[in-house]
Amino acid sequence: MEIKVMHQIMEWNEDVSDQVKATLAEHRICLINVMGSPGAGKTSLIVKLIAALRDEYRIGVIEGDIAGQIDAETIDKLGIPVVQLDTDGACHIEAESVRHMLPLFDLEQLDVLIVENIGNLVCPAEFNIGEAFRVALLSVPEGDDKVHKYPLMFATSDAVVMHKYDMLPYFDFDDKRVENDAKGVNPQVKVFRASSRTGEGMEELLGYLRARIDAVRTAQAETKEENP
Ligand SMILES: Nc1nc2c(ncn2[C@@H]2O[C@H](COP(=O)(O)OP(=O)(O)OP(=O)(O)O)[C@@H](O)[C@H]2O)c(=O)[nH]1
Ligand SMILES: [Mg+2]
Repeated sequence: MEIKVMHQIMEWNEDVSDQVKATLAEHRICLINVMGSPGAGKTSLIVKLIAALRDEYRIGVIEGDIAGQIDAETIDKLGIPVVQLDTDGACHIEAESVRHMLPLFDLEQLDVLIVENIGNLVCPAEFNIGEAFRVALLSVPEGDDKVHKYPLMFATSDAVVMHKYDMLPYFDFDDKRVENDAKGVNPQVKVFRASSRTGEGMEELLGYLRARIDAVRTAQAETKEENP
């Protein structure tokens, strides 16, 4: 019985995530779902991405947190439109929340919407939020066994970033193992090694993101032309 109820909620989330996708497509906005553990460096990476990409794309951010608005304040200081989602204890963001938040942005003024999901390697992976693609962070201090232990997060992500790569000398972290485990659960996944602190690996990641964003927005424009 419980399983049936859960299934219905998931299906409902899928319907709503399709609605979110349609709204984003109408405005040619690429939504990127950024996920990872608490402290993996999601906000730090988003700040770096904004700095590198803001001249090319009009960027907005949704900050998901269980409590508080520290990360939203960080983004706001950059002069980037941001909305804080306080999940009031929930461990993930659902499409319904994103649907409610979209009208809080001037959608005509956005090309890219980055969502920082709740710090968690489990629940966020289960919920589509209308994203065009997913980026999962795994920071070096967390350990190289995390893909093995939390496979869904990495199986459902388009890109995996081994983050805080500058910390590699200080931890027994086998980056090849992470890459192999990630490709084992998700053969299509792109794997990056990057540090928001030193900037290493960032150009490669940025190249990937630019290509993905452009491909998504081109496809949205073509669909719009076909179905005006
Ligand atoms: N050494 C190193 N530290 C980093 C890097 N990126 C972030 N940090 C540090 O890691 C800590 C957590 O970074 P955040 O960006 O707040 O992490 P987060 O994933 O947004 O955390 P939550 O929002 O709480 O889940 C901070 O002290 C950062 O300075 C990095 O590339 N290298
Ligand atoms: Mg954060």
